[in-house]
Amino acid sequence: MQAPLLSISRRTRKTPFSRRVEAAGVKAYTVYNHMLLPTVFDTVEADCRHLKTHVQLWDVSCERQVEIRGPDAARLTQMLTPRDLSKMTVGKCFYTPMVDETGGMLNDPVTVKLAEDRYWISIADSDLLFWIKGLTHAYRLEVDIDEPDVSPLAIQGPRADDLAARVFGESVRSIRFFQFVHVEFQGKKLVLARSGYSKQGGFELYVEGSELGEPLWDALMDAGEDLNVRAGCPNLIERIEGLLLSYGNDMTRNNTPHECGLGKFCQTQAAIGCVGRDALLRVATEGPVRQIRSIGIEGDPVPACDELWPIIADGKQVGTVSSAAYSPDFGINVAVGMVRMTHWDDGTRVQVDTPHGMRAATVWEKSFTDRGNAR
Ligand code: THG
Repeated sequence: MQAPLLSISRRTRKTPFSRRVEAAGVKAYTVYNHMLLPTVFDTVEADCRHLKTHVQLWDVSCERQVEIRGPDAARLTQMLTPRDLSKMTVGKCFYTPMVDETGGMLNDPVTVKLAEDRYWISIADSDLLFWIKGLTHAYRLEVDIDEPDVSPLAIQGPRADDLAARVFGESVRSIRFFQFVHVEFQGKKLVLARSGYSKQGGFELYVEGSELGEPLWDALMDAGEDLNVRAGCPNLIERIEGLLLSYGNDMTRNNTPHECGLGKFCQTQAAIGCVGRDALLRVATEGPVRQIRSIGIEGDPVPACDELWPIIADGKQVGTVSSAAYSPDFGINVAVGMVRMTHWDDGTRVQVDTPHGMRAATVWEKSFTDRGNAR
């Protein structure tokens, strides 16, 4: 059966790198923040192996920035998240669960502090701009909110430091995890952070000004030829192995950060002003009754997970699988699921009702990457 095609129009925005991505032979896209996001170049398995061995350039322009600028910028940014931002200094990036007044997850962006009165919220796939504009209006805050012409380009993989050093200088090697510096390219200053949606290490370059997209892509590709650099993208297998969550897939507005395993990014008591603070403090006294887990599903490779698959134990549903892919390195289908308290302990045996039938499965507390028993 031929998979249906996606009709692309102006609403499905192209990126400053789209022409290069297409020349590199992108095989499939998804739509993320109303923008094209590549998902496959060779095969998902081959892309994964290459990512773990060499270095890749990723067009992650779809990680759009919501810029918050003005005297109330710090106050507004803290309103959005239960993570305590009071000690966040300029030059830092924070992974920040963002919640509504019920404590429900609205997004899980990276927050970048550019100046005391200027932040970029590097969003996952939901229209966070509208919520932020709504709060700004309701609280009469003194800030400007917009989506600037900024498109992240990720450099990911074990040779990312070598590649970035060749183009931006040796000093990039000393950038610490989730911190950024300014680098120069063709006379323009750009933010370069050590971050990215993989566990292989690397950077994200916030490309400010679409006209820089192709020159930057070309400079990095030329500099990395002997490093075997190639076009890549967030890899489904690798991100599930690493338990990197995907908003809209693994969590929605119906989940609290604690259910998503993001409790370590919440200091709700200290997050004075967070609009979800009261709701989260109320649920925190009990603790969550279901939580995100890694799951290993036995048997042949499962198909793409495009709807929730029930997790079953003793004939009753105890959770749902939201993402899954066959991992050649772990020799099993790796998955992400939300599992009830009764079955969330490490090593719990369950079954998963997949489109290919009922499969034996095991619940794990840590990611496959952290457990580290790749074959
Ligand atoms: N980078 C940037 N923007 C983004 C993403 C990104 N926006 C969309 C999406 N990704 C947001 N979601 C995530 C999910 C996980 C991480 C970052 C963004 C991540 N997590 C690390 C982990 O879980 O191991 C650790 C974070 C930490 O310790 O602070 O990196 O990738 N710009």
